Amino acid sequence: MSDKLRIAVQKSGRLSEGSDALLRECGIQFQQGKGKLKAVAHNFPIEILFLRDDDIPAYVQDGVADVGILGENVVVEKQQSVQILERLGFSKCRLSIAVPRGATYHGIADLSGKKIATSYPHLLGSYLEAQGITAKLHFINGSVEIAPSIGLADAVCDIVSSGSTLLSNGLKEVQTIFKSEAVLIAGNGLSAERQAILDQLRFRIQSVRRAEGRKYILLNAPEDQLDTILSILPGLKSPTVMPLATKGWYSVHSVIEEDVFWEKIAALRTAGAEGILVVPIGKMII
Ligand code: PRT
Ligand code: ZN
Repeated sequence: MSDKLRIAVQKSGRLSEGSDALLRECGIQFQQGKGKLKAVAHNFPIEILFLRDDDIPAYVQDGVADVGILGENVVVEKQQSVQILERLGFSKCRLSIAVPRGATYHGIADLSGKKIATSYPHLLGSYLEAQGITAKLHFINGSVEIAPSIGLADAVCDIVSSGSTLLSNGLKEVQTIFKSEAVLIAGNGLSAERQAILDQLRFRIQSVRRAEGRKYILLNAPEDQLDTILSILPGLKSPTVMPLATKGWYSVHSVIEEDVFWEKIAALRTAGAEGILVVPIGKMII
């Protein structure tokens, strides 16, 4: 049997849906039986281990898994000897300091000598040290947000995404100390065979990520407006331009970024573009 790359992903939680979707977008098919700790892909030399996210850095460092997908916040907090290979763009969140809504807060100096509850003592400790602030860190594993209301701490430092947990616990976010998203990590010393599989996996991930936030656009342009329309539409190299059967008209194809999409469409219409079609891109190989 030929060698397989072992990838650790979160068994169930806020990373599992994104990790699963990414592997499937990369064309990797597997079945995750309920309660199963391991799956082997049918069509790619990879074995998937389903674990708690907190355990992934140590497993990757120790070589139990070769690579892993988890939040950058956990990677940095755990301080294991692993490296971040790819940023994956999902499970985005921030690590923030929050204080009771009624408390006055003018700046980080107000936290000097205060008690701060957190599950991220390393990240918070390094941040406070860099700011020259000495505070008392109180480690809690989970439900950090209730600490001020039960008199355990003056402030908290926890993961925030929508902010509704802080709000419903009477807290206000005053300082973001770290921004996080899911990342692909690897340990050291992969065999040449596993390294080659990892290179293929990274190539696929990069192709999927490149296609995210981009659309393929096709439109018809009258000859006298072609230059104006092309100047609105820079392609990967340059847009494809093909004459239509109707004289004086061209078909133009290009790739457009999602965040400038609507303003570009408006400019194209004003410039005389017609029959504009926009289609999703599955993968983008450069
Ligand atoms: O069981 P296991 O140990 O594997 O999972 P877990 O419970 O430790 O982690 P999980 O699934 O909650 O989160 C996994 C990762 O998802 C985190 O390490 C972050 O990288 C990322 N992530 C993204 C989040 C959130 N968003 C998030 N909102 N992790 C936690 N939260 C929690 C936060 O702790 C707080 O309780 O959600 C609450 C805040 O959410 P809002 O929307 O109310 O602000
Ligand atoms: Zn966890």
